[in-house]
Parts: sequence; C-alpha cells; structure tokens
Amino acid sequence: LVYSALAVLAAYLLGSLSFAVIVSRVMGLNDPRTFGSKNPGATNVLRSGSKAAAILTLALDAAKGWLPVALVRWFGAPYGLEEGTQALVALAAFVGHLWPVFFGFKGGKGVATALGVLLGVSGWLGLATLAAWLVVVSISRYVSLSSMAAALFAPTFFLLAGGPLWYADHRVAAAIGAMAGLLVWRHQENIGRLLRGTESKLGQSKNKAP
Ligand code: NKO
Repeated sequence: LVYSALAVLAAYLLGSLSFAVIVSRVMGLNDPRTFGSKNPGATNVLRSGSKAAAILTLALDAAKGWLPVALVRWFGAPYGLEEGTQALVALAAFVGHLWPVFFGFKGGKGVATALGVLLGVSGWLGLATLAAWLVVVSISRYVSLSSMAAALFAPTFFLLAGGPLWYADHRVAAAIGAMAGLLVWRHQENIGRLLRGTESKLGQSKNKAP
C-alpha cells in the first residue's frame, strides 16, 4: 500500500509538469495560456507558430502519462503493484495535467497525456486510438473534435478488443472511461465554438483569438 501511494503521488507530480508552458518558456515563445484557446496544450503551442515546440510539447505531455503506467506494468509486481495501481497512476498523471499543483491548478485538456497512458497500458490500444484521431483530424481538420472522438473510441476499443490483444482489467477500463469523460468535459468551450462554427481548423489562424 505504501508503494502504491508513493507511485500515485509521483505520477500526480509528474503529470503536474505543464510542458506546454515549460517548453514555451525554454524556447522563448509566448505563454500558451495568454493567446489562442488559452489552453496549455500542444495544439495551442502550435498556434505560436513553432511546429517544433508543439511536437516537443506533445511528446513530453504524452511521456508523462506513459512513464508511470509503463513502470508499474514492467517493474511493479515485486512491490505488489498490479492493475489497481496501474489504473490509479494513470488517473493521477492525467489529473495532474488537468489540475497541476505547480501551475495554480490550471492545466490542460489531457489529450496528449491520455495518449501516453493508453500507450503505457498497451501499445496496440495507443496506436489504434491515435489512428482514430488521425482519421477524424484528416477529414475534419478540427483537433478538438478529433480528440473527443478518440476519447469515445478508446474505452470502447479497450473493452471490445480486450482478451486477444490485452488484458482488459475492469479497474484500468474504469480509469480510461473516467479520463474520456473528463477529457470531453474539458472541451466544453471547444464544443460551443464547434456548434457556432467559430472553432479554428488545423493550419489556420495563427495566434488569432478563438
Ligand atoms: O487549443 O482548445 P485547443 O484547440 O492540444 O486544443 C484542443 C485539443 C487539446 O489537446 C491538445 C493535445 C493535442 C494532441 C494531439 C495528438 C493526440 C492524438 C491522440 C488522442 C488520443 C486521446 C484518447 C483519450 C482517451 C481517454 O484537443
């Protein structure tokens, strides 16, 4: 139980590293919380004009979801850490991204971090969800819409393909379901803009207020 609690705390602290803000600061770009959608995420960093910064943000925000889950999966057993802890560290890293202790509890929407978590749970699950995201974004050009579609797809796929491809533990399923719900809930402003037809499309409107 002590190891489990420590793992969850470490995952929350790791998730609290808002890499959109950190990468932008290090690369001398504007703070993503001050322009565009005001969201500290890879998509909004892209609106600063730096593709490299956006890709780095995506990679690091995903890595912080992937690492704690992968560590528990690979090295947890001798410490008594199994799927219950895997589910909790996944949720902790995700919650850290949404409510980061280091950034006044004002975080992002959790898309990249959820992708990392899914890759940690199962490479196949992560890749399948990423593929769904890519299909929707290539058709619609809306990142937010694609993220929400992927969020609905992930838990469905986890439950449907569990068995042959991965062990669909019900606690991990619950964590993925909770992340999906929170992810969509964090996109409520995007939903409003999508309905009004004012949501910005990929490759459009750099630095323009939504
Ligand atoms: O600024 O409000 P915005 O337009 O920035 O941003 C909306 C956007 C926020 O997310 C990001 C991160 C972008 C990452 C893109 C690649 C991720 C592809 C995989 C998605 C998998 C999600 C699965 C969730 C399962 C619970 O949406």
